[in-house]
Amino acid sequence: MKKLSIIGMPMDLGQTRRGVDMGPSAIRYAGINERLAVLFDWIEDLGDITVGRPEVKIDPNSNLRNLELVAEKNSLLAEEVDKIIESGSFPLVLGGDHSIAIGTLAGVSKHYKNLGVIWYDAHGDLNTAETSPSGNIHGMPLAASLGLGHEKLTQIGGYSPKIKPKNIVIIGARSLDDGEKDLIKKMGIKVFTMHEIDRLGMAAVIEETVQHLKEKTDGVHLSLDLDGLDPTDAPGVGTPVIGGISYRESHLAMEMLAEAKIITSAEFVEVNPILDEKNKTAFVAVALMGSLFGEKLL
Ligand code: HAR
Ligand code: MN
Ligand code: MN
Ligand code: MN
Repeated sequence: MKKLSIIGMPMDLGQTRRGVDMGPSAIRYAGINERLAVLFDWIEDLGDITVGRPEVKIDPNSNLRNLELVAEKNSLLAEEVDKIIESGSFPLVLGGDHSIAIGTLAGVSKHYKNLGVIWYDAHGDLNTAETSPSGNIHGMPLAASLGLGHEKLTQIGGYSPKIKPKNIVIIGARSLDDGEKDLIKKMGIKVFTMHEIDRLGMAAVIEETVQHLKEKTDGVHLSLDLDGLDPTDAPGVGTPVIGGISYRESHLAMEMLAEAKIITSAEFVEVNPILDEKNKTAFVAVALMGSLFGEKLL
């Protein structure tokens, strides 16, 4: 039986713009349940993890903003995601800022020997406190999952690392910090920047991605940051970067991943309805989920 479990993570403490905590509500409002229910035999919405929303949050540690709360809440998410997989269901996490990937991956990765990760994002999210230009933890989840950075982030779930560099594919990168570029080269992480997407086309990029991951992984997590898309298609994000992936290309990418049948967990993050245009970005997220889970045009 094909089962889907949706869980919301209304987290906005991994960055400084309020509103991304309303992402899960915006995505639900965009019709996630109706759209996905027909694609599964069974579907449940577990509601949201309680993150809390302190009105004024001034963390003196500006290099790892809100570290304690981000770590604590991600541990809760990891436990819930773990339970979902144990129940035989597909975990779909709704963000929230991208710091929640630390918790998602902590819950997912213990179930796989060689988890693959597709990081669909304008950014690398490979910073640590030392390399981060902002101190925002949403720029650090991929590094933390590789075991790099503060132990409160790397040790969530009680083990580290969660993933191996060779099992990662980043798609859509166009805003990488110097420390991130160094790390990508040092670790040999596969990256399709916008240059490769322009040059090869999305179809070839996904074919190569599937090729790269299929043999050596026993599961693949899709971490889709809506800012991977161009701001004209996904304006409701906190850190937009022009020159991104189009809606059409993203739609094709999701369809091809559905055909390849490799995705075993997913999260859609960084939807900020306060910055959005009539909930457009949340609707885009739901449409992409439809394609990812096998929706057909005909
Ligand atoms: N690289 C920058 C930083 O570390 C920007 C972080 C990006 N924001 C995100 N994550 N939405 O993908 O601060
Ligand atoms: Mn378990
Ligand atoms: Mn991101
Ligand atoms: Mn991003």
